[in-house]
Amino acid sequence: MNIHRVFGLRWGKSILLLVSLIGFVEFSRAAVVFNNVPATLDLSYVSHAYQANETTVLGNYVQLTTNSTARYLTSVTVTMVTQAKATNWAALYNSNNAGWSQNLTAVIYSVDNTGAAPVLNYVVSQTQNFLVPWKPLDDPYNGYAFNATFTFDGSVTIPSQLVIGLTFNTQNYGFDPTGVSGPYNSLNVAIDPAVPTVGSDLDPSHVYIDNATVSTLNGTVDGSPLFKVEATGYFYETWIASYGYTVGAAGALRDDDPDHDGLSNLTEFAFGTDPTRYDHSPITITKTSSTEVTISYLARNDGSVSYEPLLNENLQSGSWSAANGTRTVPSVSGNYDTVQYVYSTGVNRKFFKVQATEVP
Ligand SMILES: [Ca+2]
Ligand SMILES: [Ca+2]
Ligand SMILES: [Ca+2]
Repeated sequence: MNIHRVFGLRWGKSILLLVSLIGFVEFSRAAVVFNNVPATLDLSYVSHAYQANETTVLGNYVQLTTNSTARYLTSVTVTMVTQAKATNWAALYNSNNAGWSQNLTAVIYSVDNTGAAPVLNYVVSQTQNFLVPWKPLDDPYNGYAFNATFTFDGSVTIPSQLVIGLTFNTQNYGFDPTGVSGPYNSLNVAIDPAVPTVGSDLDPSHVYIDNATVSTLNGTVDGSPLFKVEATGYFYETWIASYGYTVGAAGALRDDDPDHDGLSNLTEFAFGTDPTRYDHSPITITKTSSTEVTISYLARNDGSVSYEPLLNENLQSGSWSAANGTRTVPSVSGNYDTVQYVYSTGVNRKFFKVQATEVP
């Protein structure tokens, strides 16, 4: 979304026309902060059977990507393997030949390493119902892989080092065993030696396992469970919450404009305006001498947004290029610098914009 603002300044015999076009280039609203799920799934994987292995939670202790501000959890994806054959569950298959309905839970723990042994502390979980596909009859493997994606509301901040886990109830295991046989006794989590493409495995040779006899970060299976974690920026969420908004709620989203000033919340975050009050423009343009104008705006100083001032001599035939003015920071207030650029001007009109991009 771009916001166009046009300002006219008298400049000699011509008009110095400055266009402040404040736009965020497209970026993924939620950044992937950990990932070892393959981009394209194989038909099946080696997998960990919960019922057969007396497992309640299988997880992994991981480090989210560094240099990321994305810390509000928005989704967790886990690769599962179903080994349940439709022919073994005729009644369920007859009610839905696409699969069976199964509650799965993704759970996040923080790890307290201050004591003699690490202690896991619950952070957040999400239970969702999934249609688990039947293992295809012509499947050459003993299982069929699929991804289950859990959606979180973006209101919970997660630490940069955490345990991601997957739990569900089987006949005898899980936090609330069903007590009866079901296709969930043939439902597994995929395990693979895949190295994370985003983030890292804090202990590549071990997994977190909570089973009938032990709860440990030193579990061993033939690989690691496959997880993808997405999160949104911590700084934006903190900022919008400071104005009394509930993170993730209507009015608090990046594209929202609750004060109807034409500036999205994300734009107001980037340029330090108030998302609850009408603002005319976040950029001030001042004629500071007969040959100079000064452009001034507020800019985040915590690395959460990058800024690129651009100049264009002619909107029809010209193109945007870096505005090579002299950048100064005359004052700092909290998370915002006052940034000034001084530009020498000629008799021609010039066009100016600041492109701001949230750093995921
Ligand atoms: Ca590990
Ligand atoms: Ca606004
Ligand atoms: Ca505003």
